[in-house]
Amino acid sequence: MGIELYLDLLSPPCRSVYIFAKKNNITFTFKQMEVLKGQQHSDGFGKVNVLRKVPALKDGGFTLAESPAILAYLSQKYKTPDHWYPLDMKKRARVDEYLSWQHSSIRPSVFKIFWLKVGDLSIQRWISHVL
Ligand SMILES: N[C@@H](CCC(=O)N[C@@H](CS)C(=O)NCC(=O)O)C(=O)O
Repeated sequence: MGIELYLDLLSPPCRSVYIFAKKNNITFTFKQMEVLKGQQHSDGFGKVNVLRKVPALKDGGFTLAESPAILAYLSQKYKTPDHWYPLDMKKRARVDEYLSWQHSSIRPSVFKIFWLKVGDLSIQRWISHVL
């Protein structure tokens, strides 16, 4: 049984997992999620990720959340070229350092801009349906 990736490509963490898998020719089943439709709150998805966030990975009976953890798992499972997640302890620590940093720096501000834009578009779409 291959791996399943639960992704909504509107989400930057999902895109990082998707691009990584594609660039490394990792075969996976794409489980399309639509966060704006609230699909992450379904009971089925709750069994994959109790936190009800995407991305999420399912590998047989094993499930995993959090994009940095998923990226590291994929890298180790599929033995991707060393430059992605180097075996050298200090080089790998640099990658981990960046992945930790981006959560508290880039992501929160980009996240706000993104939701303002997407939220605005959704409201416009909703209004055009109502009118
Ligand atoms: N730290 C997580 C962030 C996951 C996350 O916040 N995902 C968002 C989409 S970008 C989500 O699923 N939101 C749904 C919700 O909060 O209901 C990661 O890197 O994977």
